[in-house]
Amino acid sequence: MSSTAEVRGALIVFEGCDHSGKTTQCKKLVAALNEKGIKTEAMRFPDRTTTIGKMIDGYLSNKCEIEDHSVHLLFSANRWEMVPKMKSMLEAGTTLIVDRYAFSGVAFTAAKEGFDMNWCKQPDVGLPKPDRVIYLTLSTEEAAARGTFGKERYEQTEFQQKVSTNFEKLKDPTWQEVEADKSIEDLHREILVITQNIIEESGHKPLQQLWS
Ligand code: 2DT
Repeated sequence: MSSTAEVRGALIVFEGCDHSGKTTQCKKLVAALNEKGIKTEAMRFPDRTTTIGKMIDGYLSNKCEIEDHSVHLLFSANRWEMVPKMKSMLEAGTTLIVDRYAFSGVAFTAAKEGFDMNWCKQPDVGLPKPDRVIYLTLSTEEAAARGTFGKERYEQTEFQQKVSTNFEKLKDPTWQEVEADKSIEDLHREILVITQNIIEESGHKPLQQLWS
């Protein structure tokens, strides 16, 4: 069990379109913050290692079908099962860098036929609210230049465009848009400065609840 630190860790979420470099940036950021002596851990959603995560993995890799509402709830359950661990790490002073969160949950499901954004938000109401969402954006030309999609479910241009439109609708003042049309190193340096500020600002503020 972790103990309570004087200053809590920050909860920083990365969202963005495919090929925006989210995963690469999260990894580099966690390493750089730890190197600076800031206790930091990486998390990603879906977390495919748990029992629920394995069901989601089967669905994403097209090994099985799961009804659209049900899979939406599984993605949410996969976040809720991590909440005790997230809270205890944050309270112990560890900063969490999270690759995708409830915003991907809403943006992806709401891109499907017949889904309303408000319905999609409900299962995630009350999750720990990120101190900042770093939203990586790419110009359409750069996104096209960064290559084709893989074989997983959702990796199609038209669907991804709907997802981007939904992300735009989810933006609020905790979001910070960062243009990802630059080299890995340049983007990393920019993100490192931003996150160090967030960590400083968040330490003494209570953790809020998402969408409530
Ligand atoms: P990765 O390639 O990042 O593992 O993406 N997704 C993700 C949802 O549909 N709902 C969710 O709640 C989350 C977190 C986005 C896995 C895919 O799963 C989608 C892409």
